[in-house]
Amino acid sequence: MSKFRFLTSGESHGKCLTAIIEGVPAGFEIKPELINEDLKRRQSGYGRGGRMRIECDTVEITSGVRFGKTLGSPITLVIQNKDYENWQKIMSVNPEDYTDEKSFTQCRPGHADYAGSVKYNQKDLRNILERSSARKTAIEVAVGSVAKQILMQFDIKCSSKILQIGTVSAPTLPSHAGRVSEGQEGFEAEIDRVKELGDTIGGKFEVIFENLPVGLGSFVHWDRMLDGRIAQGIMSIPAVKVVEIGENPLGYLGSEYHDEMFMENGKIVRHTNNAGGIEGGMTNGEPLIVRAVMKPIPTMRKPLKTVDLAEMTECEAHFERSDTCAVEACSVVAEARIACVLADEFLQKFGGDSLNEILSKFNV
Ligand code: EPS
Repeated sequence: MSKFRFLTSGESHGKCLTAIIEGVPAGFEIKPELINEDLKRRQSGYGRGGRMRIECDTVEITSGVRFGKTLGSPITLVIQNKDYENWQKIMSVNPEDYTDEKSFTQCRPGHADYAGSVKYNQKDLRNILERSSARKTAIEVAVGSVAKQILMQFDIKCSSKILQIGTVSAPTLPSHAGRVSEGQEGFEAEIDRVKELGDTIGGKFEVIFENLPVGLGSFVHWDRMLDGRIAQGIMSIPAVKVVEIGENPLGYLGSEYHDEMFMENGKIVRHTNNAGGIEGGMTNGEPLIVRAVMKPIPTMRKPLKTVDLAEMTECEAHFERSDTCAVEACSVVAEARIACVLADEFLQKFGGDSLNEILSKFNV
């Protein structure tokens, strides 16, 4: 049974985004400023669009924390949508405020519009756009930041970097180099070029967690395999189409791919980490390396050909505004998703009702 659980709510242009986290033991230090740092990282990155100039995401903790420490009770996080001010009538909960201003029926290929309208029996695609928008990843990053702060107590740290934007790759750097600044110019030039075309572009990024204990996850059931849980967490970030753990094994022989083990100074060591820190669905003590590919955002200034679902005629897809590239934001969301899975596994293995109880199990 999961130990670190959460639900989120909120529409892209609704009043606010909310999360309730259940299962955080008492006594953990939670700093809102660290959550806000991650929120800021999610908002920045080259290629973000107009909405990010409106929002300045900051978290309010409305339950579960007192004098900076968790109580063991549910933690509630709230992020206000500043843009709501401009959408109050359109996003009103009252039927008397109904207006068809800002409704649309020209579905965007690649987005949730078409399948969502059929599934939820909605004519106005705004009813699909609002929750399917990647806006909700803001509150997911806030939850992930709480998970990171749990892990930080045990010196588990994470970082991420962009590996590729479209076909432009970062220079090969050691995995521990942190966020790439080299290569950034090439990335920015490519994003500028695509923006000029009214188009969008995706890319590839990497997330690394270091200092994980051996044995998080399990091989005993499919839904307890850590790699499977991580893949689900990353693949369900809007626009992610590929998830890799460690090196892509295509082209390697078994003798080349597997990370041989040696004894040095009384300790087991490896000289390679092609497995990306997971063997048999469990952490093996090496850094966890996750890479993912985000597709180009489907909301585009240069519209795609599509169908107007009200008229059932061919038309151009709906466009309000969009990001040209959100790969950097996606890497921050991925950090959050992995942190939530790891915090859950960590609390399953070492959990208790308080930090002290966990420390006594962890330090054995
Ligand atoms: C986003 C907020 C959204 C989009 C973007 C991500 O705001 P708006 O719809 O008001 O422009 O900018 O989401 C998409 C492009 C998408 O297709 O879902 C955010 O906060 O990250």
